[in-house]
Amino acid sequence: MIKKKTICPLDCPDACSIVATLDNGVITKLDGDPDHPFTQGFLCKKVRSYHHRVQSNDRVLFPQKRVGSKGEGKFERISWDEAWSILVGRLKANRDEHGGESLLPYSYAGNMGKVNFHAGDPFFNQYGASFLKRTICSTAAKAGWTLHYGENPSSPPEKALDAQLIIAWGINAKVTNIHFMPFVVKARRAGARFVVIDPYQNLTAQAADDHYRIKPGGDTALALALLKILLEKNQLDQNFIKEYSEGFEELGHYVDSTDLKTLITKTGLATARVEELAALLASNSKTFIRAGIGLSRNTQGAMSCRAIVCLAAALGLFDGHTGRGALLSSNSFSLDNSVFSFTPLANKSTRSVNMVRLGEALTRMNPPIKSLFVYSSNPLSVAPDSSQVRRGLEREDLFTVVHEQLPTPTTRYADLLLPATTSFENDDLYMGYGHFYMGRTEPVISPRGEAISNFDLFQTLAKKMGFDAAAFEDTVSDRIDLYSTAISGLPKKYLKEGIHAQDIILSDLQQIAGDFSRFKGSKFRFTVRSSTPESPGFPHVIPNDEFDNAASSDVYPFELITPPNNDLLNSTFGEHYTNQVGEVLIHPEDAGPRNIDDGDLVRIYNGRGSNIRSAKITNRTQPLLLVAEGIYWQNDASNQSGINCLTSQAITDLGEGGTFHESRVEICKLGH
Ligand SMILES: Nc1nc2c(c(=O)[nH]1)N[C@H]1C(S)=C(S)[C@@H](COP(=O)(O)OP(=O)(O)OC[C@H]3O[C@@H](n4cnc5c(=O)[nH]c(N)nc54)[C@H](O)[C@@H]3O)O[C@H]1N2
Ligand SMILES: Nc1nc2c(c(=O)[nH]1)N[C@H]1C(S)=C(S)[C@@H](COP(=O)(O)OP(=O)(O)OC[C@H]3O[C@@H](n4cnc5c(=O)[nH]c(N)nc54)[C@H](O)[C@@H]3O)O[C@H]1N2
Ligand SMILES: [Mo]
Repeated sequence: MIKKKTICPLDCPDACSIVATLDNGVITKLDGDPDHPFTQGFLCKKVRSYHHRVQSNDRVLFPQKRVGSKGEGKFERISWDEAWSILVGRLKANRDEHGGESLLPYSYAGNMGKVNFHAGDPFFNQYGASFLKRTICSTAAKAGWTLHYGENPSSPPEKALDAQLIIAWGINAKVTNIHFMPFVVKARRAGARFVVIDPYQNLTAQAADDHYRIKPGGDTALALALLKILLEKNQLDQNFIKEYSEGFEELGHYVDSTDLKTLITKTGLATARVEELAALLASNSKTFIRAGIGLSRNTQGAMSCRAIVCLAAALGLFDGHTGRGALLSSNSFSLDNSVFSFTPLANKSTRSVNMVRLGEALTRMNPPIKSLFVYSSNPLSVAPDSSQVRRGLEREDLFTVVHEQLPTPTTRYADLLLPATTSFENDDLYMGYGHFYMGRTEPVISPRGEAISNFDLFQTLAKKMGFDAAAFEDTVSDRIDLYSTAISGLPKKYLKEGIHAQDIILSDLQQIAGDFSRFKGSKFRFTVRSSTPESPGFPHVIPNDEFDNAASSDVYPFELITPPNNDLLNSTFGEHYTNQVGEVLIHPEDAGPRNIDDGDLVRIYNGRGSNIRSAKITNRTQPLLLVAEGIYWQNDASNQSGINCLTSQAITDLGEGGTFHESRVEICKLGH
């Protein structure tokens, strides 16, 4: 038996260090690395059994070509030679007949390793493909936060250890950031209070001291109401405001002149509860806010992040003092993206396609997309408005290649299906976005079957296409060496000595993170100068497009949010639940009049599509709010594309992100 270390590749703030136990080349056990300061020796439930996925009999192990109709999922094994010839033939013909932009790459974060995440970028730049804006996850939150805070790193999570008050705001930390929880547990043992601000009682709220059941999209109003109360009582941190910020006056004037009742109504909370939260903030100078991306997934989502970061600053939480801070995404190592993506290889800029709007792009774009190259993503399940995505994937004239580890709802539409390695078969570089560490891996096992990594796929394809730029000669080590030169925060010694597997690298930026007294020359900006009506200079309450649309609420009275499920990672691990539809939480007041009993199959629907779920009647949610956790595959022919049939391609106010937590719907018992 031997043990080898690796790093979890999944899209999660924790980027855990893993110890794999091997017996005769087979992984028998996965544990959290006890030596890693953030992993602290434990893994989430999903990843403890990740080796079953790596070693699964269902793995795509060989190249295959489609023999049935699109969507049927019938394939025939072919050789890599034949696969290359189909792929190269098609890509060349497409470029000659329709131009490079007729090819659309589609990838996201199935694998967060920097090398494999960016592996296709040089290839698509050189080819002249349409440019994919990878906005599906955190761009709205980041855009809102950085507008006021700047690009500097956020407060280290370790600061929460010394806090008296910890707020999980729009983050289901027990599910999506579980390695933050030990800090919360320790702080609580020392007397801290842990509160959650979330529309429903998620697992984190169940473990908290208190839960503020906000209306979805109510965060800007709540942050501004708190600011107003604290400003009136002179309980804001005037020292921080004076020393380290600019533009407070305009914001202060606005909250002063705004009616408190109107703000509070928009939060959905009782006045006494908002006052109580303001009092908590006033009496606990050591406050740590852990803000999630969840609250940004609506049409005013960036605004919510703007309001929260301004509240945190007005409380002085960015003064670097013990126990005080706010964290959205750590920004632990800042990257020069042109180096990571080889942007100079593109000899002209090409049209951009927002990945959130894949449905539109595949069905309405002109000139049309003729080839789609999917890797590290399962767009049919994860992209919004999936009925339209499916209509696009069904197009007979569209050539779809999917590079995957396992059959997914998307692979059923592939013309060419190529086998991908898992992170356990690769070497790569990983950095957490919920902490300040990075590390490198080397393969734990050899590639299974004929699987190849994203990196090998695109390096080989480039050569077969006749691309001769030096980038296509790189090995993974060359790429990592190059990347090291473009990462700020990487301690200098790694530039000299190189980055080796097993190194646990702490960012130099951690020392200054979250502390404006140490950000040379940059001030927190409560008001930004570049304002437009959609994006005013300081946070304003602006109605949400779908939630606050009166005409739509007459027809579709329910608000729907679709946050992650504990057992799934976006749609990854959906293979374990192919015969499950997942639950929808509905309040007893709403279930009664609709004759819905616990466990009944229900149809949720709106103008975009419908989805079948099993009803869970519970007052963990609010009246008129449905909560559907998890992107189940729902792979059977009658109900093929899951919960995203209901979500919209509308994008966020800033950052062009997805609005997965803002849909209006109706619900009925199945068969009614
Ligand atoms: N187990 C598991 N872990 C995951 C994932 C997964 O699918 N499963 N996904 C990973 C990925 S890719 C990401 S980006 C992160 C996301 O992780 P988070 O940052 O936690 O974001 P979400 O899970 O989308 O939403 C978090 C919470 O926000 C709440 N919320 C929704 N709308 C609002 C609102 O308007 N206001 C407030 N205050 N709260 C709101 C939701 O109810 C939910 O409880 O998690 C990662 N970790
Ligand atoms: N309704 C709803 N939809 C959502 C969200 C939500 O909260 N609600 N969250 C959104 C968010 S935050 C995100 S980040 C997106 C995520 O969307 P995706 O990035 O598509 O995430 P996954 O569903 O995990 O699918 C990743 C796929 O990549 C494959 N894969 C893993 N590693 C590799 C590799 O090295 N190479 C190749 N070729 N393939 C690999 C996996 O097998 C898996 O099928 O989903 C979004 N969709
Ligand atoms: Mo995400």
